[in-house]
Amino acid sequence: MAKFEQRVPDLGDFKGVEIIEVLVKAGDSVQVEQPLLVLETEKATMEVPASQAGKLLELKAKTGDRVSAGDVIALIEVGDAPATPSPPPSPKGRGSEAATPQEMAVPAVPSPLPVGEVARSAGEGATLATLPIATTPGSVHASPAVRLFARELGVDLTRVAGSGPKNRILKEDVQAFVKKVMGGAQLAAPAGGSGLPQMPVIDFSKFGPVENKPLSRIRKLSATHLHRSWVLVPHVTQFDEADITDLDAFRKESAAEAKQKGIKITMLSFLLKASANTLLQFPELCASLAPDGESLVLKKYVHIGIAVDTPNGLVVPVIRDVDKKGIFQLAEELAAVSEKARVGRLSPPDLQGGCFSISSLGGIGGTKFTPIVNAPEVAILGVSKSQMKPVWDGKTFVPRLVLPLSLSYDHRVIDGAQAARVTTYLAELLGDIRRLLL
Ligand code: CAO
Repeated sequence: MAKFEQRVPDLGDFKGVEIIEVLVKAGDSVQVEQPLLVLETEKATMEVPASQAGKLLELKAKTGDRVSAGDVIALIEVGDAPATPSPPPSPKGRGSEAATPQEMAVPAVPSPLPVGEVARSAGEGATLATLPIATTPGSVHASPAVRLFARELGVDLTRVAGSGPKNRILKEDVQAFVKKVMGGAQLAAPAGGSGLPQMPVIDFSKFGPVENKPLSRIRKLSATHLHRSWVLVPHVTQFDEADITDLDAFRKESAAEAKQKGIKITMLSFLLKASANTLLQFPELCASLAPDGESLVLKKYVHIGIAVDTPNGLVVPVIRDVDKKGIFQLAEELAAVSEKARVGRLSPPDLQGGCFSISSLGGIGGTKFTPIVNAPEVAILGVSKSQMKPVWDGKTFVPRLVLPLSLSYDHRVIDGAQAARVTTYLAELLGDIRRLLL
């Protein structure tokens, strides 16, 4: 049995290079070219492979140590064969399974920046210094061994959080990631072929205490739906304001009568009615794109979804034939359906068949927002809190109750001019109660 002193090979111009990862331990059997440890310069990382196969008797260096060419880093028992050192490691000398320098250097996220020295020769006489793994912005920070390991498992390293020095991705990080995925953990939904990079998985507990709160079934379902709509629908939001001073006065007058019937009338019932009227006026608003994108499916019914905030997340029950119903009936149905939503008693038919949606945050606050179209519908009306504002009547400023409207629409179906006509029409309806009743 002979002892072989494993030394740091030629590092080019580098001296006192830090060991950032030790990949083996005393007692391990090592193969020729097996990476033993990883060095990191300011510009790049590089592995030191074993020059001889055998049993690793002793490691002479540890993570954090600084080494230069010729330093002994390990003792390897090499069996009966004479312990002659092999030629300095070169890219060619690496095992066939090892990644090529080019492969190793490719950033996991394509980067237009040069990828360091790897662009130089990687031929026969190359030293380790010509095999850096570039750590340019946009690339992941991992050793070739970890990259190879990840590639074998089909893991996209941009999605793995690194727990090593300088957020370096370690083999254990890849293993933990795979475990999490195999365990059914919900990661950010894939980009649906859009080619967008995934969100990196970050271990927030590194920064402070955290708690993992599982998402409700409704929240997960609506997340998928919202994400799909957000990605697939080219959104534009048109903002407007309606003077609802007279309408609100009328609402309050009607409230007493409604109360006797056990009904509470909020602005939303009037918005439902006004929206139904608007949909009849603008049929493209009450439509869906045919799946082949060749035509519009114009709906001859006026069913409107109402976004309801529940403890378990957002649901959008549908009120049917809004155009055929009066304000009292709409207020009654609205109260019933939102109560049903909040206690989790909605059935699938309650949620289907909508042509258009309304999301009212008026009872909460805010001045305007950009709702996400509830695809395959083509538009959604967001309503914020009404406020008394000074409005110029041509001679003087008068206090008027103003309701902010936010109409988000699918620009493939509705043009900006059309959207402006829609909100103008809607604002006029809400501003003149007589027109609404017509
Ligand atoms: N401006 C000013 N006040 C308003 C208003 C508006 N636009 N809309 C409602 N209000 C008032 C109501 O008059 C009521 O006042 P009182 O308590 O004094 O009578 C109060 O706000 C509460 O109204 P409400 O919210 O209970 O009733 P609603 O009919 O307006 O809305 C519902 C019902 C189910 C839509 C609502 O409760 C809700 O869940 N809203 C949230 C919807 C949501 O989450 N949208 C976001 C989707 S995108 O994430």
